[in-house]
Amino acid sequence: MILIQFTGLSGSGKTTLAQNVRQLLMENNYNAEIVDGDVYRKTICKDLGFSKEDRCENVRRLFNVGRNLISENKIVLMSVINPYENLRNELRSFEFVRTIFLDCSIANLIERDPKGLYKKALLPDDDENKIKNFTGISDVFEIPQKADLILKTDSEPVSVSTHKLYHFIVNSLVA
Ligand code: GGZ
Repeated sequence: MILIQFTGLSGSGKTTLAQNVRQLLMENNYNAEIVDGDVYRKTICKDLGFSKEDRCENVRRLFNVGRNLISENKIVLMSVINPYENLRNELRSFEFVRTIFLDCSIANLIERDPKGLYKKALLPDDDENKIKNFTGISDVFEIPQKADLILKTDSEPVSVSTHKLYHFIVNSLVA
């Protein structure tokens, strides 16, 4: 079994891709589960914010959820920003982990901005609606140096990224 650790900025397509790939896997009789940061931040991670310490704790807790699912023979799609190279590498040292970088330019994310989060992150410092420590704008995102697969989600259609990831997963299972 494998656990896919996504890494990519907010809005880069992690959730959409995870949902599409899960669908495709299930249609082909593979059992897959999504562990999504946005979802778990409302439950077991709701005490956590966006400091470095909290983000790392968030990723660690989700990884533990993922490990339990692996032991139930599920393919795990861990959909989180996961911004730090050291922590990604630590998880990578488990032989069942693969790292997928959703590479999307900041300019493109600011332009699309479906949830209006980038707009809020770019507000003046004294605006009460400003989102502080926003990844890619006012907080760090370390570019992955050791991704197993890079998907350019700003230039390729989501169906193409979905099929690339699907085939990557299926090939990893037989390898
Ligand atoms: C980044 C933030 C922030 C800040 C709220 N920085 O795209 P979304 O909206 O729906 O998902 C993002 C989510 C980030 O949670 P993760 O658990 O994936 O992050 S990490 O891996 O860094 O722990 C985003 C929203 O929360 N969000 N504030 N300041 N994203």
